[in-house]
Amino acid sequence: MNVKEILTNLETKHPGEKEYLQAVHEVLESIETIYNENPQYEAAKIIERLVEPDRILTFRISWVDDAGNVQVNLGHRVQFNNAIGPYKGGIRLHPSVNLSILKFLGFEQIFKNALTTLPMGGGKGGSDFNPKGKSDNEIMRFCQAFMLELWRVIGPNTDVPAGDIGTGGREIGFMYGMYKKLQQENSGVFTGKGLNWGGSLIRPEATGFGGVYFTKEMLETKNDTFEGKTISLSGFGNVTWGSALKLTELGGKVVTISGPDGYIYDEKGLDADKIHYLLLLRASNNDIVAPYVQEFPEAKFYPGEKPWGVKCDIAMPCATQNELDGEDAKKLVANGVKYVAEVSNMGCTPEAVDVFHNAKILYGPGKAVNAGGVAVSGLEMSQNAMKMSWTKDEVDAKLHQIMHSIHTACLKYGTEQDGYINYVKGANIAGFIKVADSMLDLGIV
Ligand code: 2IT
Repeated sequence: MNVKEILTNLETKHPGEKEYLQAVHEVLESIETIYNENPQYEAAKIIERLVEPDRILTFRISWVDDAGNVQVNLGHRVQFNNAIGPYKGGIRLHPSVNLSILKFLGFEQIFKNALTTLPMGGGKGGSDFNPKGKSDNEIMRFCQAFMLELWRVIGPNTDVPAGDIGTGGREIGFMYGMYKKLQQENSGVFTGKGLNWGGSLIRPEATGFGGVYFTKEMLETKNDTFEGKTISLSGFGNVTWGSALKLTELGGKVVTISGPDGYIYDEKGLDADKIHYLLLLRASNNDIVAPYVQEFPEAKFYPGEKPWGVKCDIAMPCATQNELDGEDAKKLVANGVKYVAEVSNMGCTPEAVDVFHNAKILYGPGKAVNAGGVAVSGLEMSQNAMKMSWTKDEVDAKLHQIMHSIHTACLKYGTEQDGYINYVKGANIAGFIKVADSMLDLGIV
């Protein structure tokens, strides 16, 4: 079957799974030529096997809120592909979570993890639980109830969850605590752990730092640097925080952040105090960015708007999928954006990506740009297995090396005849070849 037929079949089989079909479509479009040139892939039905998860566990979560009311949520773990290592990927806690979103994230994770050079397969999990406004005790009771189901299918060599939107250090603590209680072992299943109980230095910063290291290499292909550049970020969580820290260190000026309630424009740029304030804003659990202007009145809040209408040299979406659409992309291009690096997973819609590609603006897709997060998760697993910890500099040096090798892989497979680098093609082909060839070696399983 050719790539188009496979896609049509998938659309018929999973109608309505919009995000999942979007993610699959993008990868298959990129690898079509490679697939057609390598008949061994078709003979082993590699694509048909790759686009369906190995298995999905879906379960009910019951817990009691502070008012004594019984609450019911739905949880899932998508174990997508373990050809190159144990299933690996975060847990998303957000009211929008459904199987389409977790399947898209799990699918992306396969190729992202392959790009990191570390032995990790792809998986993702989550729940429609909404952490907004919940007390610490409610978060704990939910996390414990979630683990009462999840613990059965995870383990250090089978499936290693981590954080994602709505799951940070606090949630991982509650989940891992329950896991240890049930499993009676300390092998470190879960990454993003606290430093005192098996975590790695630089893991909180890793997605943002890695994203900036990757973007730095994108700039270097044009003999450019961050010095004096104006940068628009979205989001105000862990990824935005890590990106802002490293960007300002390298001489960039971050002028926007955003939340579900609107965006902040801070003309002077974020400094250390403002970046630190993002942590407090996140910890307040209200999921709004507006309080920033009470703290820093020189900044402006634009309710209900996205930050992409602001003039900038570099745009880095750091929030969630499809947060930057075709119209946003046109505004950015009209305002002279030179580079777009997606730190969120699938942050740009296909229409937005087309706008950037047509304008020959360098665009780095999430699975390459944000791979630093899961890469340092992989390094956390290595440290746990050795029962040792590396220093901050050691982890950071390894993260640098990994981001460099991802960039090199993108150049290898994504450089077009006119010299333009199509990072989407590069990342997808490099990730696909590694996983597909591994699946060939491993037989029909
Ligand atoms: O999207 C991602 O790569 C993550 N949320 C991190 C996954 C991980 O296992 O560290």
